[in-house]
Amino acid sequence: MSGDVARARRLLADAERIVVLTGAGVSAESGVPTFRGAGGLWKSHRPEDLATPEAFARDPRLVWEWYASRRSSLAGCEPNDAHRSLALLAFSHDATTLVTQNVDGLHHRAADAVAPEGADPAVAYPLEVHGALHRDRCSLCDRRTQGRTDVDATSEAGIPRCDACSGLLRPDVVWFGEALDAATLGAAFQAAHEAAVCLVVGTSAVVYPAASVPELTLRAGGAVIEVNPEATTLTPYAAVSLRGMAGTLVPQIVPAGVGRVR
Ligand code: BJW
Ligand code: ZN
Repeated sequence: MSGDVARARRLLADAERIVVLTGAGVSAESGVPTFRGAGGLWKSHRPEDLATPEAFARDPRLVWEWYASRRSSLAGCEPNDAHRSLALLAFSHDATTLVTQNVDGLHHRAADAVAPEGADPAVAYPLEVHGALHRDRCSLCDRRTQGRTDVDATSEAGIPRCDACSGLLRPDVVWFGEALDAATLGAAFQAAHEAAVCLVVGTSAVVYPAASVPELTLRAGGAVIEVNPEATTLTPYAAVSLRGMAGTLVPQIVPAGVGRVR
């Protein structure tokens, strides 16, 4: 075991409270594309055309075409060892809060898969600060519904509409320029402020306000552990920065049973 892995394990095992912030990189080994970097979604798609409220108002069909295709690709993806290890950490270590920027639902599915006999899987569900791709939300009345997997976005007539008010439905995700849900973000910030350790996995940590999570832990005197194959703007501030894949490194630093048993 490398010295850095041992140090990260020790920091996590000794922490009273832990907050985990994940980004697209935690799902990369499950086949979900990241946003930035080689092969990232923003290399071949312009965010201002697809991930803003203005883009949806201008061309809802184009936006739906992209999200429907991502929704159907996601149906073939499974949680990986990093998602499973983080769920096990939440089940075994009291006061662990998972915060994810991902909309792919893979943390939920990992929690359902590894929940110990008799445990409530919700204990290991993350705060999804950027929403969920599998849900729709009405662009007029905000009503949330389970997203359809058969959206036909080849014409505007195929775009799903709200049963309550006939408004256009949209994916229930947070686009640039939109506010994050205040209660969800507040819970994430509170956990970050109280945590002795913030474990940051697979995020470039450039999108705010989510990127404030490790900053809040640092400001309150806690330590940051980073898992990422690349250096990020957070790297200089990390107590331990592990260079490599989440699916390999996360299980090494958060083995099942670390910390106190619930
Ligand atoms: C691996 C790996 C492996 C690879 N293992 N690791 C300052 C300047 C300019 C603008 C702003 C500013 N401060 C705030 C803003 C605005 C903006 C923002 O932050 N912009 C910055 C980009 C500059 N923020 C917003 O607009 C937010 N809202 C807001 O601020 O509202 C204010 C408001 C208040 C009140 C009323 C109204 C408004 C909203 C941000 C929403 C972001 N949405 C997206 C799309 C979600 C839906 C969808 O999926 O389509 O969220 S953008 C995209 O980026 C997505 C992600 O969650 C988010 C973060 O990306 P992430 O996860 O970090 O992915 P990558 O690709 O960047 O990084 C992957 C990492 O993984 C890399 O480091 C790899 O190396 C690594 N990796 N393989 C481990 N195997
Ligand atoms: Zn409606």
